[in-house]
Amino acid sequence: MTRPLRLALATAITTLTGACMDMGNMDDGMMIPEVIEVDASEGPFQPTAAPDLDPAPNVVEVALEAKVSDIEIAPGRTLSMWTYNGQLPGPRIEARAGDTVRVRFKNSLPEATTIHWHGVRVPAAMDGVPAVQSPIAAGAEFTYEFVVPDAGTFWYHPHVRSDEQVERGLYGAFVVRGDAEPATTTDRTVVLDDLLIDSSWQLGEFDPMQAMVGRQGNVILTNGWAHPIVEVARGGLHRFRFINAANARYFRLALPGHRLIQIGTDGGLLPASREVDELLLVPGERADVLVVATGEANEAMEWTSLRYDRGHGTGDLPDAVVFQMKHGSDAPITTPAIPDALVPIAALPEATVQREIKLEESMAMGGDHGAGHGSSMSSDMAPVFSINGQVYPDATPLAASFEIVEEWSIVNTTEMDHPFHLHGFRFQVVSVDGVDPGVVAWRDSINIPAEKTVKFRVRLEDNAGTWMFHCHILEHAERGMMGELEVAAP
Ligand SMILES: [Cu+2]
Repeated sequence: MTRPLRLALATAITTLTGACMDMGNMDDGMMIPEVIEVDASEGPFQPTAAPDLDPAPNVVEVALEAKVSDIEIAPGRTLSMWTYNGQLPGPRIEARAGDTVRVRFKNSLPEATTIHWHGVRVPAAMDGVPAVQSPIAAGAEFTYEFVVPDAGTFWYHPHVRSDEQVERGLYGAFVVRGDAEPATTTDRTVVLDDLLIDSSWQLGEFDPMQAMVGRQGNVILTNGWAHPIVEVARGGLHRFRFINAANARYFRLALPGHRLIQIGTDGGLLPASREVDELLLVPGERADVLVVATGEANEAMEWTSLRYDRGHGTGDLPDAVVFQMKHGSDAPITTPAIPDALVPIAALPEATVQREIKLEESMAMGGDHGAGHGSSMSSDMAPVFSINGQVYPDATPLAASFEIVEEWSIVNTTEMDHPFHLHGFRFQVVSVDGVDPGVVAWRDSINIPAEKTVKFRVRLEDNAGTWMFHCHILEHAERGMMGELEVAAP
């Protein structure tokens, strides 16, 4: 069963004057469609792993080709997407901590692209951002090569025109295993996304007004399939490595009737497992979760994304089903022991450098987006996002030195949440709106709630170069909410 889109436009737009104004005057609820319900079906639940082309131990060589491909996302629903190797998500890259990973990449897209290895601590030259690499032209090739130092759940995606390129399907999982992985019945990667489709089930047009809250889709994809069913052994301990690859959607995940046992964050395993009722996963973020599949024989269990208000009317939308777990009629298996202690993480010491990073938004008239002629007033204006008053790429890089522990205060001056991502380094959150999170964890992505401040500490290890930090609502990043950190020897 499907429901029509609700594309409510702000009525206040027609009253705006002047070159720039506060976004607080905007109506809420603009360009946020309701999710189309799609019947559950068997889909290709687990993304295929990329074959390792290099027989040498401790070396993983993968071939990736970005190209336009037809992709089926639900029975009989096929879209033209941009893919890695014709797959959505792209092939899962698997390595062990300490391995060398070599990716032979060919760009067969109609435009330039790069690959960024989100969360992997790579040398700056391999980070796949325009600050360190000229985008790889259409038809060109490039080889990325780096050592993966940390175990964890990471992902890869372009870092040029990322708002459009990621939405079109360019993303994949990157799993690095370590020596302390807990024994579980299954270990699956779950890449979450949403697509904005039109009434003919093709990718909806890219409209500058989507930039306000980010392009939120109306079809939720789990590993490239709408509402898939995954078989689980009853009583089994199932590990799900969640990755939020959506441009803008916040997934507030719950599995009714089940407790979730979180064992990992962006940067790998936690010091100890923790039971939670739900899990907020913001764009770019990852979480590792264990679930004991309880319930009756043949019972279907629905992973749901609960409503979440990240500002501008986003909280008005109902809960949405993400995917379904199902077990058969067999007798329950014996549940493996649920791990308690995992991997110790030492808390970073007091910082010697303090920084304040202010996230800001405003509205500019006569934007350069070039879309829309005539009727729509919305085509004459576009939201502008900035950090400390600077709109990237017109931003001065921040200068920093090796081996210094810094404390960053990310101050959200806006009326909506922004997911903040730092490249090259992992950080530890020390307070959210003044409250200690009570968990020592490695992260590279963290939600900054509307009008709140999040503080984290980061040790800038010996890894010279230019590193990006930005909002991971990709429309915000591409419209200026991005900056650079220049790390050098003291
Ligand atoms: Cu943002």
